[in-house]
Amino acid sequence: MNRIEIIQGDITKQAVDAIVNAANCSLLGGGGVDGAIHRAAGPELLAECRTLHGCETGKAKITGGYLLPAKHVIHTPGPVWHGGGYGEEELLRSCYVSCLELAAENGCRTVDFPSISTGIYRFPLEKASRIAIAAIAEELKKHPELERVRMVCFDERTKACYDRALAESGAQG
Ligand code: AR6
Repeated sequence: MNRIEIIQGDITKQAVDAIVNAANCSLLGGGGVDGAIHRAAGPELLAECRTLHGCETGKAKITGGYLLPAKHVIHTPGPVWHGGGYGEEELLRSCYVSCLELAAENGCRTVDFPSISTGIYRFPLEKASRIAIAAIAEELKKHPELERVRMVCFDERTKACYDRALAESGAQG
C-alpha cells in the first residue's frame, strides 16, 4: 500500500492526527503557513506555544490543534537557505525525521506536511522535495504504525515537484 501521498490544498483544513507547521525558532507565529495555522487554530495555540520556550532548527515540538480539524500541530523550524554550505540539507532532513519520530511517540497515524523551508526561507524547491521524500520513506520503514504521510502543497508548481520527487525515488512507502 502506498503510504506517501501528495495533494494540493490548504493544510489548515485537513482532519488528520497531526499537521506540521513550518515555524521559526521562537514558535510564536509568523507569516506563510505558520500565520495561517495560528489564525485557524485560535489564540490558545499561541498560549501553549509560549510555554515551549522555542525550538532549535531541525527539531520539533508538539501541541494541541485547538480550533483546527487536526488533533495536533507539530512545529518545526526549517533552515533558512544560505546557499547550501551551512548544513541546510541535513537540517531539512532532520525536520522531517524529528516530526515523524514525535508523531509516532504521540500515537499519531496520519501526518500532513507543508513544503518546509521553500517559502520565506528560500530553500530550492527541487532539492527540498527530494530530501523530504527520502526522509519520509526512511521513517515509514522504521514506523509501521504510521499509516499515511501526505505532502499538502499549496500551489500547482510545488505539487508537481513533489509528485516528480516521489516518482523518481521509487518510494511508495
Ligand atoms: N497550506 C499549505 N501550505 C501552505 C499554506 C497553507 N495554508 N500557506 C503557505 N503554504 P512558508 P518557510 C506553503 O513561507 O519557507 C514564517 O514566517 C507555501 O506556499 O510558510 O519554512 C515562519 O514563522 C510554501 O510552499 O515557510 C518562519 O519565520 C510552504 O508552505 C518562516 O515563515 C512553506 O512556506 C518559515 O519559512
